[in-house]
Amino acid sequence: MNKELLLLYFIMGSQDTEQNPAEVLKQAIAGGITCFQFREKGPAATQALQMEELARELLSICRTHSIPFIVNDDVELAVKIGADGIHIGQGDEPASEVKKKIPPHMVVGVSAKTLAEAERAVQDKADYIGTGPMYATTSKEDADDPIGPEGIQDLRKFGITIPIVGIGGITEANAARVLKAGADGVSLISAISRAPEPEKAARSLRQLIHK
Ligand code: TZP
Ligand code: ICP
Ligand code: MG
Repeated sequence: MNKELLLLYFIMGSQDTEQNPAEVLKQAIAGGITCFQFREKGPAATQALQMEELARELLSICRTHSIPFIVNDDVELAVKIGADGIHIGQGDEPASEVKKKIPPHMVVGVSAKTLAEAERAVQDKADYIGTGPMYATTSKEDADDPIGPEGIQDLRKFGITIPIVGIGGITEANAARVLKAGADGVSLISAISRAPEPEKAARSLRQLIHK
């Protein structure tokens, strides 16, 4: 995957908005997001059938606008609906195993915050790493303590050269710092999904991080 597509990477599931997720996604795309991840989680998460239905609806919106569509965690769903990629965490199967189950063109992203995790992701031929939380977040229930943009700086210092996106508590106020630390993009949920006007929020972020 072209790393320019990671610049403004929006993540959302139905739990992340009070609005209609499809409308929020359309607005986010109009505002200039470059990539989307479907992440359906938590007590408010929809059941399997509804989840697939929503995934397909959001995928079709992304396709219309040529925005890559990544599925969080659920390899089976990603393959079934023909997603562009899959994002996995440290608690999931390693990327090397996931790669055996997916078509070769599908992108694999891995959450990695320590050097050891990042090196393993590189070894497993991950396409990019998601590092965080950069800052405190309320969008992930079991989030670790924030590591700050320094966490990305450290990975770069120790020789990690594959694309990295920062994640966790990223807003207009701190996005530039994350990029300056060596990230290729910022990944975020609430700054767009919970904004009163998601299109405006996405547009301001995009202007701010314009490369
Ligand atoms: N992984 C680390 S932090 C996080 C995830 C999924 C949540 C990011 O959400 P927000 O609202 O941008 O802080
Ligand atoms: N990084 C990204 C890009 N997505 C995630 N779901 C995550 C970290 C935990
Ligand atoms: Mg996971």
